[in-house]
Amino acid sequence: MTESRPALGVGMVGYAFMGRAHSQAWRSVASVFDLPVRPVMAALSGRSPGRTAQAAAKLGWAAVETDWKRLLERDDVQIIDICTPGDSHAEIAIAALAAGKHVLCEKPLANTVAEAEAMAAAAKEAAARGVRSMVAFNYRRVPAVALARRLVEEGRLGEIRHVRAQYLQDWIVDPDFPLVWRLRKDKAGSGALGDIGAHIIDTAQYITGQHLTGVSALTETFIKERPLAEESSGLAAQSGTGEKGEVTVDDAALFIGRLSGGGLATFEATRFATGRKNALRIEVNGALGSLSFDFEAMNELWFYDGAERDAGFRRILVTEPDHPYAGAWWPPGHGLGYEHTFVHETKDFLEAIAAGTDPVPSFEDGLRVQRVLAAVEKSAADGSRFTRVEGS
Ligand code: SOE
Repeated sequence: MTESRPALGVGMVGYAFMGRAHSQAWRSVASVFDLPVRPVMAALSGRSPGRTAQAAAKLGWAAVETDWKRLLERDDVQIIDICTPGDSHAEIAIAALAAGKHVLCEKPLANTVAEAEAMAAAAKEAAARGVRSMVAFNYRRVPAVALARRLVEEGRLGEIRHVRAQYLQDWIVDPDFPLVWRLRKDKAGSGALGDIGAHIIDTAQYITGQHLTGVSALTETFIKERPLAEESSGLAAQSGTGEKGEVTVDDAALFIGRLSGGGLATFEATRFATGRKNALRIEVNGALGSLSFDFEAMNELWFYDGAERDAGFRRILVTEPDHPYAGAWWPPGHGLGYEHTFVHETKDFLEAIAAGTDPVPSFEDGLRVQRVLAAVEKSAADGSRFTRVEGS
């Protein structure tokens, strides 16, 4: 049978960890979900011709460009997917939107509030022309996280009093782990804070439907120097000559905050939680009940319904057909993994483009997270002084 769904060509910039995750999503989304459109993996852009061609062949991209600007000139590209370090997000996204391309951009949206503001303004102007944009906070697309949002929206938790959020990793505990780009402020903007703290800020704001109005923070860089990296494209980089360079970002960021609905929140983002690999955890306590989630057991959501006190927390296996996203995959109990969150993200993005609506999280949502990151950094620099989140 011939494919009758209209094609939307994708041009992706970057092909390291996030590029691989996004490629997997573009490859499979149309075979899992019944979409009104069909993504075509038109071209991959990267600086090194050889490595980009190798990545394109492996990941399924039809063509290669060595300058991302060439992607904007291509008629077979309607979507630009930005999977590069944060220092290039603003330039690429703003140029792509101006060229009339829809944009999916990795998180955090940018390295500074000023860049994020410029991106949000460009997105608003582009939306008026029917050009869409979305920031890739993929954990919103974990079925259990989306179910948590649904339960809060339905009022099952009542008034929210507490959020307890953590994102715990340990991949740089070894002092000899090299100085990859994620450990350099000029490339990444900040450390654990922007890389994984941004995720828990977004997750907390998404589940509660509220935003952070102010924070008080502590940050620390435990290992101040590391061997220079030979290749700094991912989490498994090689160390080079033995020479060392300065780590210019935080290794850990802890902060407390106030929510717009009057509740209190605590956050911990660290790459030094030995033994914790990708523990994005969140607990929400409301007047009527509580929710608890840990990404290391991502198919489960724990729910405490205060009306059934004796039942305690009960485990919901979030794999039923009526649970968010789950019905398109496997029979109940068969479970999903990290890569599925990216498939769901591209599904929602493509559906919004086809429907002519603005997808979420928007660049404005990304800017809001960026303002929290900035407030955390300011507070930490000011001896943990309580700092208002701009615009809240
Ligand atoms: C590295 O800390 C990282 O890959 C983040 O950059 C991702 O956003 C997160 O999903 C997993 O960890």
